Amino acid sequence: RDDPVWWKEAVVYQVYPKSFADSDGDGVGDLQGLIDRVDYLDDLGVDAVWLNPVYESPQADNGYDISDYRAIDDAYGDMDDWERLRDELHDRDIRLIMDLVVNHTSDEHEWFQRSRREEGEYADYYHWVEGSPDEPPNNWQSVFGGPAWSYDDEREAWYLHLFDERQPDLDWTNPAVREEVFDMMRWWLDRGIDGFRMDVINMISKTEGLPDGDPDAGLTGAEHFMNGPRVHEYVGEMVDEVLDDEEVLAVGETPGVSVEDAKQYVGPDGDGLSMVFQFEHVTFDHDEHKWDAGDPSLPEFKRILAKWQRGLADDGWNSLYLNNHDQPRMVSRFGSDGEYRRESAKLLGTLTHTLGGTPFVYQGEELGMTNAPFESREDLRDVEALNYVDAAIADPETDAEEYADVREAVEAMCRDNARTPMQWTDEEHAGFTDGDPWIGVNPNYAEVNVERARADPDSVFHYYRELVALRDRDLLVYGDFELLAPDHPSLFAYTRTLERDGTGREAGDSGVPTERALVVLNFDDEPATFDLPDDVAVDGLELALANDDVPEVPGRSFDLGPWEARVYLTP
Ligand code: TEU
Repeated sequence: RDDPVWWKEAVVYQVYPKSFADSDGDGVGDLQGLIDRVDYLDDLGVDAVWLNPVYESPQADNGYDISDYRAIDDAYGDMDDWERLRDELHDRDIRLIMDLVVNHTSDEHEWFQRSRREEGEYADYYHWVEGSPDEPPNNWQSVFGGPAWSYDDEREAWYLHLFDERQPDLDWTNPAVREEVFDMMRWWLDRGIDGFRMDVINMISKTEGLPDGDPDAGLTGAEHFMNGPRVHEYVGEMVDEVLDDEEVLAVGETPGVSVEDAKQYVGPDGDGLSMVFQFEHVTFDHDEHKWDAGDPSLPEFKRILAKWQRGLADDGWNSLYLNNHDQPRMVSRFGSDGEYRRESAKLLGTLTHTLGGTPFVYQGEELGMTNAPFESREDLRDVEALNYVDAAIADPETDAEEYADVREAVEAMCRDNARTPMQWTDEEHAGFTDGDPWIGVNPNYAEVNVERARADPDSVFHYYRELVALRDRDLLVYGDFELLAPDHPSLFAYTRTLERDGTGREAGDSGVPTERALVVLNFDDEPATFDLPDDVAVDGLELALANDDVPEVPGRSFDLGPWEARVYLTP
């Protein structure tokens, strides 16, 4: 194609509105706060914003429990504010991607209220099963802990919720449910949005008859609701009915997908979703669940990312992310958040911006924001973490040692790490709010904040601006990926090669040259030496970006400092 689709060449910035910027002093971020900072995003150079849910919601799961899909929650503003946000973004050529949460609604959604009263066709909008109130219909577990079923006294039946009990799952076997969802999606597209990020879209189909799951296979029941039997039919219908315009970005959030699954979601001719968020590289170090995460091994991490790079090279497209609102901060998890915070934040950004696919930057990542200390249960806000802590408290067997493990796991892995307020200045509450923030500010805000980063040419922020600008090179968007030194315990090195440009022209045709990149990253607090394999050519390569003073042209041997990152490119 002469005019490649925009989202392949874009960098997307994720805004978690509750924690981005508060304009009215109630301690909760809002749309006006975001509007006031649109120039900041423009300055960073991003091409699109993915906005986490701002719809009307009782906030049992920070907006992932929606009570009205066509209204903005009062805490964030109103529809006029939303329209102004859209226009302010579009005026700066920044697209707007909305979150689509249709595996479940809030229990306060009118559909659920009517369903529990068995009103007309609403009776079958959710998964209801009658039976004894003492015995759930099957053994499925909720992602947030405990059984995936709650008993409703009003209808005298059980309903399914794969997440919180206040997030009942919609029954997608019901064509009326699908039509409602498609209608709502068209309603938002008519309002000028540029795409959807689709919450757990691979969980909408459940095995018929809702049979028990294998109790020894991770999350019990997952084999019956992750990539369920009819999911591709439903997604296909959605694409045909709503998403036939390839300019609309449709990124599916799909925990537990394999490369083969991902190809199916995107479709053999790219006629499905645009791409998915796969989870392998952020879950491979979990033992039974996320609270058992160990030290991520670099060779395994490289193997997974390389597999996805190769696997989707011809069919499909990669999303590139190391953190988001559900994951700990990437510097704390994959980098080093002490002495080498700045270096490792730049290194990790270098990785996500020099692989093939579309980079997603999570708010604050561009400052090198870190995990936060959570001193006690009172500091936590997230339902998932609170359930985990409360289960430990409720268990009479929990001893001091186990409490210490729980605490350590929460500090390392809880989602609240990502949700502390964006750090704008070194003033009180990091300039996020004039009121009391809904969740505590990370105490490192005096050192890590936007104002300081903008004033410092060596900051993570300025480095990110260069990374985002580098994505203008077709080489980095479309080039072939080859992993070097796969078993090296601390080095992540690879090449990118483009023998065609973004429009599909081959090298040699109409003067298109072969372009090359060499990326070398030292994932360690210790220095490392790296000798290039003989078959990697360095002629013609020039330094494009590094997080330290390094030679302008590469030799064949590299002496790398702690967390050093270098990108060499043919000009
Ligand atoms: O997340 C889906 C999901 O699987 C995550 O919950 C993940 O497993 C978990 O966060 C790991 O701790 C999506 C949203 O991104 C998340 O914020 C919502 O809570 C969830 O769906 C329910 O809507």
